[in-house]
Amino acid sequence: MKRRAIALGFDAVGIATLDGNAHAADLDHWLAAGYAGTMSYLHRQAQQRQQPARIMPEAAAAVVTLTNYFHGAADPGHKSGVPEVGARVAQYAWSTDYHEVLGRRLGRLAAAIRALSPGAKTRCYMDAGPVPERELAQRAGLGWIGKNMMLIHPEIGSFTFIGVVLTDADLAPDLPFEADRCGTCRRCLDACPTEAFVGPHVMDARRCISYLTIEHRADFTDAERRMVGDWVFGCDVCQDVCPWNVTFARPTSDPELAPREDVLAPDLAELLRLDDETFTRRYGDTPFARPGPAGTRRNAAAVLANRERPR
Ligand code: B12
Ligand code: SF4
Ligand code: SF4
Repeated sequence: MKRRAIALGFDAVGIATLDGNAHAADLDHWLAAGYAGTMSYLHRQAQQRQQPARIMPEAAAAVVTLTNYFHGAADPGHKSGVPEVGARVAQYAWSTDYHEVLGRRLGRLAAAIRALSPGAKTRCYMDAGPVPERELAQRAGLGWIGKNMMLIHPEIGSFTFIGVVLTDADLAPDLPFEADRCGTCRRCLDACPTEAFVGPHVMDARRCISYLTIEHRADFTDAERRMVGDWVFGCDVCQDVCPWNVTFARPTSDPELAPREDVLAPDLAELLRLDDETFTRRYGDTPFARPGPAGTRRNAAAVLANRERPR
């Protein structure tokens, strides 16, 4: 099954048990502190994240995959020859929406599991479900959870997507990745431009540029607009500075994750002018669909305003 996963294009695969989440209490504290902002689905999904066996009661194991999406040097928007109209976009969004590409790939892996274990049931999850994906990846032996909350694979780094297949097939679990290889480093915590980390492993999402530009569903206050800086979608700073990425991350050659110029270096003035229909035609199959036309126009307006009056 693991050989099949690698042949399908996944970069790493492991098998996790569905025991209770070791950090269930941390999730309660995180939610109670209000750090989830308006992501109310995280409150609704808490019990399943804390006890992953509840997600699919007949499931016995999680097959957890990593897919490298690193594209190399950061910040091409500024190197594309149009710095006055370019803006920064997080690397995970530079290609066609990963939910589409990797959703299909996970479906093929699930079919392979059912072929190898006739009669087995499978359910695929990628990002959207009530699944504690980083916890399961750590438990499947794929890496540790860094101080920046990212799952870091010791040979690939953290620019990876996590995809999960829950199944009742009889699969032997891998050993969890027990080591914490952050050591005394705290570069991510210090580099965050908005001081979103309350401490190691704890982020106040309301201060995170990724939350503000992708998940936040209201106009920006002046303070929020300033926090966004020149990021029009997502943020990579706490990953760009991580030594495990600097040393080990290698650009992907996955043809289905090839960067698209219209997404990685969008023209802000043009984004502002796009009507909803044109936006959907152009960006409907990209991660920009999550904030949608109104959210994307809001983000573009904020970055343009920050250029004129940075403080
Ligand atoms: C909500 C969400 C966000 C929110 C909140 C981020 C956050 N840190 O929680 C926002 C919008 C800000 C966000 C941003 C990003 N996200 Co996001 N996000 C999610 C989502 C949907 C849920 C995560 C969640 O439950 N958060 C709540 C926190 C409390 O839970 P947790 O992250 O699972 O953390 C657990 C551990 O940290 C542990 N824990 C707590 N304390 C301690 C202490 C120690 C010592 C240890 C070891 C563990 C530990 O307990 C927590 C609860 O179980 C997941 C997909 C999923 N279904 O899981 C993707 C996911 C985590 N995101 C992902 C990505 C790619 C990003 C961005 C990089 C995108 C970008 N470039 O802009 C940024 C990274 C920001 C960051 N540093 O985390 C990937 C991460 C892949 C990876 N290699 O880790 C995921 C897994 C999606 C996917 N399928 O690939 N995201
Ligand atoms: S993604 Fe950016 S804003 Fe969010 S915690 Fe990391 S460095 Fe800070
Ligand atoms: S930058 Fe340092 S502290 Fe932060 S995740 Fe990477 S190794 Fe850990």
